Amino acid sequence: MAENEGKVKLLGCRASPFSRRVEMALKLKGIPYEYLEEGLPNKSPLLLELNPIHKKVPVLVHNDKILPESHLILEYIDQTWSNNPILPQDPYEKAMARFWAKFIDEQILTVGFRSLVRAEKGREAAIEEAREKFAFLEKEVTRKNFFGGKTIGFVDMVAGSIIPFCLARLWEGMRIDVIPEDEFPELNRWIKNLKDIESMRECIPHREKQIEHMMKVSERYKLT
Ligand SMILES: N[C@@H](CCC(=O)N[C@@H](CS)C(=O)NCC(=O)O)C(=O)O
Repeated sequence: MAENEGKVKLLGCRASPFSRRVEMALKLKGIPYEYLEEGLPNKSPLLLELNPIHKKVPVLVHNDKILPESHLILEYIDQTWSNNPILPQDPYEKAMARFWAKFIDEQILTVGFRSLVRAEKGREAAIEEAREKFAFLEKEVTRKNFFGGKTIGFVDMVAGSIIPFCLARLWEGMRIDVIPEDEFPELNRWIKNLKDIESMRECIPHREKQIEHMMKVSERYKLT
């Protein structure tokens, strides 16, 4: 059997940005897959069996191969199905795509979520901190359709799943605009470009449900 043949299954959670980005990659490449929804925080025996170390979604199953961790899954998908490339070919650009993806997961997600929900130093200081981080992304996407250039790529999937389709819903629930159009015109333009792509639109979680979910998570988070 060729590398890119056979069955693909995805264990995910609708509200999880990490699962959303894997669906983005599968849809962009036109790979048929079976989707299994995990009802977090209750974990199925299958998830515990497939990802015993982290016990998290997403997990991709391709024939007999089991793969956790969204960045690794995106790379695996890209290398296994060569149409519509996700990562750049150039070694420097590829390394930098990984750099930005790591920055988004490690820093944007934390300032956009934790610092605003907990706001230990106050709401204004938290918003300021988040905007300082967003300024790096604003610069990076300037004069480009996407972080990946003319077409959508690795960083767009990582950033897209986190910013407009996850954090922005939390901020909507909190009634704050962390990336106002006048201060971040390029990021706002990028969000519009992203929503224009059908395979991306198909991955956007239901707005009201996502806002409700993010507000519930933030309430729980305040207590931990
Ligand atoms: N680094 C992981 C993060 C995955 C992750 O945090 N998944 C969350 C859902 S958004 C999860 O499964 N949480 C369950 C838990 O933490 O117990 C990735 O990129 O795939």
